[in-house]
Amino acid sequence: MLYLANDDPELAKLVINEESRLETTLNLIAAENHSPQSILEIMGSVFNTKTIEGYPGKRFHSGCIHVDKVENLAITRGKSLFGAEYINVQPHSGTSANLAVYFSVLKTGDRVLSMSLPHGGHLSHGHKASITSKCFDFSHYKVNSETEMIDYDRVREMALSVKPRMIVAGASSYPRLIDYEKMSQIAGEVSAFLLADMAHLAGLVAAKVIPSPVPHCDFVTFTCYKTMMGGRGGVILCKETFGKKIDKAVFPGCQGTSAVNLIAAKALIFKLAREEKFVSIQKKTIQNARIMAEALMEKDYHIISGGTDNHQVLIDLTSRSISGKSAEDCLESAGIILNRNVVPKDETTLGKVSGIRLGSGAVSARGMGEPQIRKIVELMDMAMMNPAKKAVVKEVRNRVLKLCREFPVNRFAEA
Ligand code: DSN
Repeated sequence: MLYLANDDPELAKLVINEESRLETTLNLIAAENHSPQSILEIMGSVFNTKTIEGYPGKRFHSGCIHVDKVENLAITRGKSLFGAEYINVQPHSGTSANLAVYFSVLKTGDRVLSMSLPHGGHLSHGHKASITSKCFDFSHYKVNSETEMIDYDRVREMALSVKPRMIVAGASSYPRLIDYEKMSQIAGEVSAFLLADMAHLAGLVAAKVIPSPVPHCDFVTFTCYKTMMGGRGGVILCKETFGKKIDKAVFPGCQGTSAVNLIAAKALIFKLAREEKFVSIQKKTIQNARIMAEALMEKDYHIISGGTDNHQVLIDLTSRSISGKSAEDCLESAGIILNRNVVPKDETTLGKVSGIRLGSGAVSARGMGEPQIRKIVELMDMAMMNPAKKAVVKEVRNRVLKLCREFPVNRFAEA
């Protein structure tokens, strides 16, 4: 910060302000976490300078003596951590990783079966606003309207009728475990490739607190900044037989140079993920999400699927007098940061967002447990049910501040 403060005091001040915002608010965004300090260091290191194209030992620029070692470390550690036959650590993001998987084995126009966005899927799973839907012919499965969970019989029926070349098992807002074995049986029945997008779940899988998709899938993609607690960027795991195709699809197929600083951060988080501290945060993340869901249900909130098996809790606010956006705004003014989210019922009403998505990762990384989670639910309820009462929202803000002071962001210093 010394140099930044000298070169651009305005930007330096914004960094300090952001640090303070993180320190003084409760982060319930399921797609975020508090990364270890060493991750921030390596992302800001000289590895940011190096331009690479190609793969270790086969580069298009010289001077790769050290960055080849960095990428090889990320490859060895990542494969070993997830028990994968092959890994590519170059994708810039989860969407880039998914694009590369599609282009590795599909032809444009091929059929893909994936989860619908309002039911939990992701933009890069063929949403009409995403380039993925313009390149491939997506059909979407939904959750069962009663259980709000994946109905595998229905997925099978759709697979038999659509005959996709690829099935995507994975989601960005689905709080339940996915039965990858069942998905693999369905994919096998229709001779489709199976891709699991575990962007949200990678940290939980790395710590072995939920089952891994790796043994059941041809391809697995993930990002490193959610439960994984690392830096930005995506990763592809696959069976050895697809390795060459994946490498070509990533570079030069879908992207040019990759970010060496982020590849180094991936190598680092794959090492840290083996430490007891990391595992303990992931265990706490699961426990805290369950407590959060229970406490909200005690207050009669409609929790999608009636609970959670991972770090996410989805609230459908349809029966409450507040929209997803108003809840997000009101909670932000009270110091509780989360995002509005579409829920299954929103699919018939264009532009309607009736839910909010909560994640337990970042508060667990701060060391919070059951008493704090129950307090957070009390505070959320107080603010959301009184969004127009400034005094109530202010009172919640003060109590959030107190909680934040008791549990400072420790950046992996202790767990
Ligand atoms: N996929 C987006 C989310 O889940 O919020 C960003 O990571």
